[in-house]
Amino acid sequence: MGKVSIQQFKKDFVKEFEQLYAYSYDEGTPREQFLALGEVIRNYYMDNWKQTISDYKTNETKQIFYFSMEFLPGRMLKSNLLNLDVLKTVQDGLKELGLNLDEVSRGEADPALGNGGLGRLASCFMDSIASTGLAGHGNGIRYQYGLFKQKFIDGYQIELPENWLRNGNVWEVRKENKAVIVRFGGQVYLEPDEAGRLYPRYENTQNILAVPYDVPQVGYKNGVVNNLRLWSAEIPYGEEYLFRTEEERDAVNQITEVLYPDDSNYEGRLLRLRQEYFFSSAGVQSVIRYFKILDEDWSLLPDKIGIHINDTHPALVVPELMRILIDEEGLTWNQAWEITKKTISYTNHTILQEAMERWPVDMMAHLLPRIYQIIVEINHRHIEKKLPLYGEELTYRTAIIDHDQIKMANLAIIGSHSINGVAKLHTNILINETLHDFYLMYPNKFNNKTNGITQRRWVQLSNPALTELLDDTIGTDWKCNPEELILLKAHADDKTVLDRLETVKLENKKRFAAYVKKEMGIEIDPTAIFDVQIKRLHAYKRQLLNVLHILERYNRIKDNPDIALPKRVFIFGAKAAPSYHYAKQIIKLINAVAEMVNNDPEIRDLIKVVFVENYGVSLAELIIPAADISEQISLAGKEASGTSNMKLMANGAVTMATMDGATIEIHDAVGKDNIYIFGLKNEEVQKYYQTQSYHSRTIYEGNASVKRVLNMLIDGSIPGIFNEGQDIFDSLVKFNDEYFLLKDFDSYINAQTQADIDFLGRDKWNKMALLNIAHSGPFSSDYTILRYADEIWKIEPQVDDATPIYSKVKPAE
Ligand code: 26Q
Repeated sequence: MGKVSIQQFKKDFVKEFEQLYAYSYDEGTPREQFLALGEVIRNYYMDNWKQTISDYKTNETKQIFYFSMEFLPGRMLKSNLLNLDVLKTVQDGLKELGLNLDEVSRGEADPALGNGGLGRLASCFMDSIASTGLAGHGNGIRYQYGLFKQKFIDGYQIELPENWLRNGNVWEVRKENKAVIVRFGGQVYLEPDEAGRLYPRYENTQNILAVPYDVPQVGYKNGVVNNLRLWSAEIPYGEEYLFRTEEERDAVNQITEVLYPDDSNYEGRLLRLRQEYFFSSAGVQSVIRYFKILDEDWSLLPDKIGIHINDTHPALVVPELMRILIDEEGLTWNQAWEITKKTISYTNHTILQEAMERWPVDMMAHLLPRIYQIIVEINHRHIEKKLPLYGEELTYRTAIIDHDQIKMANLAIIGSHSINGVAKLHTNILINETLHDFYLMYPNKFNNKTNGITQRRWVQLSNPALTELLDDTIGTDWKCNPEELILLKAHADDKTVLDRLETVKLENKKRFAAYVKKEMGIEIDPTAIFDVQIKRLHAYKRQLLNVLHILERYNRIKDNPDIALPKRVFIFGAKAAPSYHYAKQIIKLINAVAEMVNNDPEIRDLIKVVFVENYGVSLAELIIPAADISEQISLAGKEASGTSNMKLMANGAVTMATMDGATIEIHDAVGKDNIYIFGLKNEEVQKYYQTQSYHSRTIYEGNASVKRVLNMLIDGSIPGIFNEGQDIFDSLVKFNDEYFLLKDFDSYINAQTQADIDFLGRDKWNKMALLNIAHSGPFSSDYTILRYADEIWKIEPQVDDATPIYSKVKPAE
């Protein structure tokens, strides 16, 4: 596509709108205007999309398929405009037509096809893969309903269905010609053919049609458009009669109906297993279909294709690829096994034992009889091979099948050539503890890939004022090479830049304050400290510690009405898994504390608590640019990486943190003077666990401030808090405070006090903010993805010298 002029764009838009609706564009709703705009933009990338895919084929480029149960792309309009280099043209063109791009953009649904970090990471990776010119695509599920919509009623979380497809999806293309059949259930019999080889014969299987919907992944100003393929389950054409009862027909639609809303608590539901096999099988089949067109020897499969699995959710690609190679293509077990291992790589995102996927043998055998046989055989051969080398104990600890359960992480490690953690500490914990047995067997499979974020969405699009400041101060090269943000460091004592940074932050805070006023009716002062904790609600992330700080501060103000403290607005955004009772109790507590604090005249607005409803990508884009403090306060050793820490840092928030996940690497980058570190270190936590020497009740009894705050949970101090107060109190005092909140309480309060002092010294604070931005470049997902490409996938950027992106920049580790 040549560069489109404003005139041309306006013509395109007006014509498109009228052809869709038969009335004038200015009579339309934002949703209608968005739809028309989307149709126009499609035309701007369609040729590149077709060309990119056909180039890969012609050149037999090695292509990566990123299999993920979740993608959280956010609204795609502005991201597509930015990457197509028509953002300004469209903005100006719409303005001339009397429209505002931001308003039109809100007409797009935000596809919440993921829970949190893992899904958002997948989408940052899709953007970075296309933008660095890599041949890589996504493979996932087109859920009809995304993650539930969260409402608060009387302070309690209520879940509503998120029907994001109600008005269609302009970006997707249904590809009926690429549909495949996925087989479930029935019986399988192994029978010899003429040559005496055993082949499976199936009876009574249920055959389901997987139809792909492709969504373009546009690269940043480089002409690349990769593919995100999302699968939808349907009854095969002409076979409606086989699905006789309504139950049978419902069961088919259910497969891709709704995303499981649990993000860290594994539940062994049959439907979840159906979903996992459904998109794993469909994805592998479509990849194999492509490879066969190349007409190459099967041994070359790993040179042409890589399959990456985002956690164990798609781990059934291991037996599925084996099945296809052996049963359908006639390869021997050993040939197929070598190819499978070389093709597949795996990322681990958690060390929480309760989140590890395990499936009952019976369930697997019934739902996927042939896949089950193959898993049994993989397990059997693994044990046979490792027993003489490592002895019984170690070998059986690495078995895939154990106590009638199938351990998906073990399957993923044994069936792949690479396993990586998502931050240095996380990878070290995997190597030295959680997966140490596997490390002894396969030291070379283990590697680290610290997560990253795309500055295109999280700075350029969400924070245009900061973008302008950066462009004016250090030039524009940081957009193609975020490490250049370090140039900002030279301006750390430049009063003009610091003041401008303060103004930018203030404007972003005003923007968010207006939202809070409009949506929640709460008045917040944009000059106050905006203290932000945005992430899924989980005990290990310790939102409760944040609440204890609020209560302690509340008491301090009540005790000293004249206390000199800067105003603080505590901002929360968090969804709890619907079945996670404790997390929901914390939500109720936060809302009750907000109600109490916000309306107490004695607090004189020194504290406000804002818990935004329905936190997700779109709200993150509004909140993050407005943050002064980034709360990253998980118990050390529990948060694999975290990624909101990186987004907040890149927008000039100062981090308040424990030494956990990638926050450790943020600490190392900005230096100890530009971050607030408190609390136990991982080693200390481990010591306490080993020696069982932590006694939370001793702290409760001995620390007057802790005691007073905890007693508020049970003595009726907080209006509306009854049972949940007692349960939370008990978790901390009676059940020994699993996540060491009381142990970290004092050092947390001290760190917060220091932040109060520093915030009042405006220049000092602005300098910290500036240095955080300056050191945020290395956390770009562009670098992360170039390391995956270089070290795991063995692929290189395809684009030529004309590309704006630094594909030749050697990613530094
Ligand atoms: C598994 C089985 C059944 C139902 C649900 C699940 C399930 C679903 C989602 C298990 C886990 C998840 C998501 C995990 C996740 O988001 N982990 C986060 O990944 C981020 C990206 O690597 C890290 O930054 C976070 O630290 C990590 O918590």
